[in-house]
Amino acid sequence: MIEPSFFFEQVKKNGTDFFAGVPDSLLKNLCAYITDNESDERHIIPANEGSAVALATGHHLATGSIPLVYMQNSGIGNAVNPLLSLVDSDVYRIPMVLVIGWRGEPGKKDEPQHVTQGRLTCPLLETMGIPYVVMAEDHDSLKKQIDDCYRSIRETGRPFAFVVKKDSFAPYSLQKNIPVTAEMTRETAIETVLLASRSDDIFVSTTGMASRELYELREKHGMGHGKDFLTVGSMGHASQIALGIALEKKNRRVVCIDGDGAALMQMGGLALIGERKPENYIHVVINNGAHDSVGGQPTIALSVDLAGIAKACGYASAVQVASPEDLRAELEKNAAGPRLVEVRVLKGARKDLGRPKESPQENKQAFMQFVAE
Ligand SMILES: Cc1ncc(C[n+]2csc(CCOP(=O)(O)OP(=O)(O)O)c2C)c(N)n1
Repeated sequence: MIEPSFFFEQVKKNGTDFFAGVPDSLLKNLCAYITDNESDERHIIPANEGSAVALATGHHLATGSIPLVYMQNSGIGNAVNPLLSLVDSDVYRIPMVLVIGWRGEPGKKDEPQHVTQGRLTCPLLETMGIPYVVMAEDHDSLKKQIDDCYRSIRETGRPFAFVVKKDSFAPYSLQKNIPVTAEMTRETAIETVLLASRSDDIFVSTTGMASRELYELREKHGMGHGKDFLTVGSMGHASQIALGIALEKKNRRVVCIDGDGAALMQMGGLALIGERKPENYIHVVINNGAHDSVGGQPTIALSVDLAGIAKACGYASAVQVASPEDLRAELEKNAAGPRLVEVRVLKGARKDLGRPKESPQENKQAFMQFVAE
């Protein structure tokens, strides 16, 4: 196993002093170590992986040094455009180290949303012409890989990627926890929304633990799973899936259960919701100020006025709530949407949280039947 401190020190020794990325469960120990040991100016968690590549590019343009960008392989898609049309050697040829968590590695069991991305991770890098190695799992081999990586970057001026297998990094627990003043957990917030909703409300939930909690809560209350579209992958897009449904099903309420990290990742979606003004749309953004599902690294959502943004985008109303009572009252209101309800919650989840038992396509079938009723 690799100590996160060892990796960090080796890249620092090679002159890297800027880190940007979106956290990943497989990289969580490294991400937490960087969060704790690098200043806020030199480590930034931006809205999405494409922004991380762009920030790193700006840092290189300003300093000439080699930045490091980390991401889950799910985020490669968000990064492809800046990698190919900005960083690429036929364009500006920007050097950077990429560290990519390898969910869905072939031969290892993982969730359906990671299978194809996992199979295509190395072929995608090859197709994009980005040299890479699968990160070694002992310090001596890794030191050699890192030295080779920087030699390649210095010779070519191009990026170099480390593809990181599960359990490659030794444990490290995040120390820098930003306190959130909140009285309920995400699970309590979701339960409150469920119990205050109408029986024909359509739900679309975001990537990560929110969808897993929604699934288990339906089970607990014997409500079945057909009412929920679980956006297991495609982080940030739940709000637009919900919008696509709301625009067609005008006589049904559509409730989007979003996360702060996900809402920030595709924040442009709020503008379209505000412009289209679906009256049947309720956007519940659960804000724990963190990428809780992948290790709890901070987002910037606690210092952003999400309700203010939604209002400026044209939502009919937008409020922030912190108690189950206020959340319940919002859901029970008979007001026209689109409405945004930001719910401040605590970080963390149950240790024994399960995963959906049905396949995504079974989920889709049951959901489409419910929507058609
Ligand atoms: C494009 C993309 N980048 C990164 C991930 C990894 N990922 C899964 S859930 C998650 C955190 C989501 O944060 P938030 O929306 O705030 O919800 P929370 O986990 O805090 O409930 C991340 C980064 C992903 N699935 N897809």
